[in-house]
Amino acid sequence: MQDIAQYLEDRTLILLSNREPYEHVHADGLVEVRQPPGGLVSALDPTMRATHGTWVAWGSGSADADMSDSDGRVMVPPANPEYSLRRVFLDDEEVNGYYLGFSNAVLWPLCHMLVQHFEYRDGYWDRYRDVNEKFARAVAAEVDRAEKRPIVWIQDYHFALAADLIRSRSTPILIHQFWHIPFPPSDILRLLPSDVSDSLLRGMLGNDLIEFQTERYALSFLGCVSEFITDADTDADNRVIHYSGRSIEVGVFPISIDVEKYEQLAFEPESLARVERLRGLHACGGRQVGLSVDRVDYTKGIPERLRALTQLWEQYPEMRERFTMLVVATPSRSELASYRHLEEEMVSTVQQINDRFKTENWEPIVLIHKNVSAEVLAGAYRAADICLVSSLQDGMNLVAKEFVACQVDEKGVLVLSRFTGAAEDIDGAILINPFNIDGFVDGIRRALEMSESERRIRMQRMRTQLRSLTIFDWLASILSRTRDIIAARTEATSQA
Ligand code: ADQ
Repeated sequence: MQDIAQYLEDRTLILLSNREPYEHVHADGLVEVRQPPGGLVSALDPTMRATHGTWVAWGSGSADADMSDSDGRVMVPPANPEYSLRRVFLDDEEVNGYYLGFSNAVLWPLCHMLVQHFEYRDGYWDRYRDVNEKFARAVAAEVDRAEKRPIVWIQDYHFALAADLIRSRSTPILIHQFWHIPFPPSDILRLLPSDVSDSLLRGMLGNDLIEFQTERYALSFLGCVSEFITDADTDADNRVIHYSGRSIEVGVFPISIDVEKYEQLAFEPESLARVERLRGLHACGGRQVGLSVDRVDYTKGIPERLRALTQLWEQYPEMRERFTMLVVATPSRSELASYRHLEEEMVSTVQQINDRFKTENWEPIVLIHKNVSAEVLAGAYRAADICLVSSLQDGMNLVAKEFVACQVDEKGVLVLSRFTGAAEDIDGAILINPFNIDGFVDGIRRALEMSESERRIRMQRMRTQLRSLTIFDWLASILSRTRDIIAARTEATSQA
């Protein structure tokens, strides 16, 4: 890992995200500390430790309040405290309106352009605004008490209004925001009441820098601002917006994973044992192993993937028994009806496929319907001959990158939806369109029939690209950009 802290010089980082880096929960009469899985926390936690910053997040754990002071503060990591976590507590109404409602039933489908799932309610918007205010007050308080000059970094679509609200209450030296999901074109944003889309865009313009995963999303954002915010002057060529006497930069910073960590996990002796066990169970007699890994979310194209597999086994009977598909699917956002329905649909379709095609020695799809550890995932990624990523839209898709990092034997093929950020970032996958089932089926067949030498060439290319695109490179490029913006401003002020 590079020395990320150097980019902050004498400044400190105040981070705002919905999920917290450490959660205290009651378990069997004791209090346990849990760290949510995912690359973001593992990349940012060392930076926060090195710079002794403050992380502001929703205190969602059942024992969080008991373990924090009256302002919601607790020092973390609990075993070796190095930075401050400021928890903001939400009641059920706030969680329903801000998180499940506006964030996940309005902005999530809208940004992924899956408007059939879009469910706008005025009440959701009211709670979203209130909760953004609540978080902005907490961040502003942390800015005021910081001993070093603070930079505020906001994560994601849960906080579209926060930058402007923080700016009106405090004076950090820079506010920036990373948008993890796609940004929709103006015709889609138009589905929101116009005062709501106006507030969202103006809220985001409270930042000094807004970071997107791909050029396309950055251009969509610039297009929306240019169309809806008539008092902003948008320079799409230079990706700068002049608004309210300030300049806002719009940047492209594709996120990645801790490549070395995944590679090491795949090399572990336990991982090799898992590979042998998995292949012993599912790859006997030259059979290939297919793999998919996702949260059960309608953006991931799970029904479309199951449809393509059905058609493959229907249209090409010789492909039956040629490969077994492992579907690793973790339940997600089950409080929302559309997610529960998707999960039921997935389970029953897998059952139907298995009933229809199974033979005495072969079960077509093995459904692993739970969250599994990174160690187990690394073994599965290494064992797989093909990995299917079929998102209908996806900001980046880290599963694709994790598969490539774990392919230490360079034998696997990545079949990747062209609607993922990853498809624009790594070159060597078989690209498919999940809306075109015939093309999807052809993509799976090509992958299954690909020669060993072509597999190796493609995988080596992707692995080389990935090594220079780790999550630490992502972090370093964003922090170095913020450092340059601050330096340019300081110079301009001193010359004035
Ligand atoms: P997600 O929509 O959650 O992220 P993704 O990027 O694929 O999508 O990350 C999912 C993570 O969860 C991966 O690290 C994966 O290993 C893990 N995971 C999935 N299923 C699992 C299971 N059954 N068990 C254990 N772990 C599992 C959002 C955006 C993405 C963007 C990321 C990061 O939607 O487009 O890539 O943020 O910016």
